Amino acid sequence: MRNVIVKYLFYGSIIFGIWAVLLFSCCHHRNINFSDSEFLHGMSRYGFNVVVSRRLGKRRDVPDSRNTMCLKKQYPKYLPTASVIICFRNEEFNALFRVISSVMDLTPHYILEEIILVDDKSDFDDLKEKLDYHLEVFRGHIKFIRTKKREGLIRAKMIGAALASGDVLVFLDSHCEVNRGWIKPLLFAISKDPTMVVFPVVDNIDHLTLEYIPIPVMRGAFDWTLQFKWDIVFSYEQEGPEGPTTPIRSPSMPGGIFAIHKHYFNEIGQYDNGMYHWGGENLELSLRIWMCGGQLFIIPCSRVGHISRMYFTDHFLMVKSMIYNNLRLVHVWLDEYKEVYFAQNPGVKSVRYGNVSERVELRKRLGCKSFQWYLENVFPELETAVDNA
Ligand SMILES: *[C@@H]1O[C@H](CO)[C@@H](O)[C@H](O)[C@H]1NC(C)=O
Ligand SMILES: *[C@@H]1O[C@H](CO)[C@@H](O)[C@H](O)[C@H]1NC(C)=O
Ligand SMILES: [Mn+2]
Repeated sequence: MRNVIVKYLFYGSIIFGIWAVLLFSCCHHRNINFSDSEFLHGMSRYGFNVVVSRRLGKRRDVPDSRNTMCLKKQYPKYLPTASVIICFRNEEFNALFRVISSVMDLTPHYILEEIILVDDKSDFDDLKEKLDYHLEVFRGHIKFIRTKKREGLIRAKMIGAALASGDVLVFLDSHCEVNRGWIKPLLFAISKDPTMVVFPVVDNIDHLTLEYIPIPVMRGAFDWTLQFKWDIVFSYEQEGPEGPTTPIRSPSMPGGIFAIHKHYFNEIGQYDNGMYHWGGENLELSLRIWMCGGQLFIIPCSRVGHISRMYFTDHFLMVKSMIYNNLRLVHVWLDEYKEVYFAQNPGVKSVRYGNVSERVELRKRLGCKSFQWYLENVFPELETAVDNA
């Protein structure tokens, strides 16, 4: 275990190194004062440029990044209603507020059942009375709960889901901004098939400039270390009558931003509540969806920007929980491919992962298919990676 953590911390320190290099390569960012203490302090606290975030404030416009064909699409007026769930811990005040105001501004109110905020025991003072005070303008649209003890992101999401009264749960990260027309394409896909789980194209919001940068459509994948990554979309997938607006099958999802029918979320077993804090839950849910009869799609006409933070505070805790959570996933879902995982990650073979018998039971109860089936039918590119390994 120790070796593994050291390995991950090593990668963490590479990231930190890159960050340090960035700090001194000031020439590309003439507007950033890299020796400003507000900037440095904010960077280490939040992982992005807090000076710019404060300047942008509680609301801004972002460029419409959709393909122009999306603008011509018609959706039914009546769609399932949405409960937007935003979980956070020690988020930067303005970044958090921009998520909420972008949802309020760009979601038709007859579709938006509510916004559910779950504060997972934040420490920062500006997330207390000051936040309550500023949220008053959205009175009647927001349910706000603060956990009594630190629950971790995974359980915080389940707490939010349990409060939802809309038809569809839409999870959003606490440092993103939704774009124009973002919600209807998601809800429309789910209205046609409630076992569809969908997510938008996640545009990049630069962590130094907070500039909104559109990205090409990519699908969610992962490698044998069970790290999420983006992967190319095969061009033939966008050659049908719907062209670049066609929903794309995705082997996995990044996890912070997606929509799922509330009943389906409950039916397939929500999240593994034995998992800690953060990490692995997105992949576990992705496998569970595909292997147990559902489908996971990326919806190109829905766009949400996300600040890719430079590094996490609590790095040690995060790495530890990610390894623990991944092992739970491996022991429940990977069948004989467990051995492939351990061959690639020998250091974690004897690490404890708690009791997964309830999740194994769930898999039986849902009558899920094998991991082999998943590899053959959903993500053949991963198996090829074994042959080459
Ligand atoms: C950058 O910030 C430091 C510390 O606040 C200040 O002394 C310096 O004058 C600033 N530089 C510029 C170019 O604004
Ligand atoms: C694991 O949990 C199940 C029920 O959730 C329980 O019946 C079983 O005894 C537990 N196994 C161990 C080794 O604690
Ligand atoms: Mn994030």
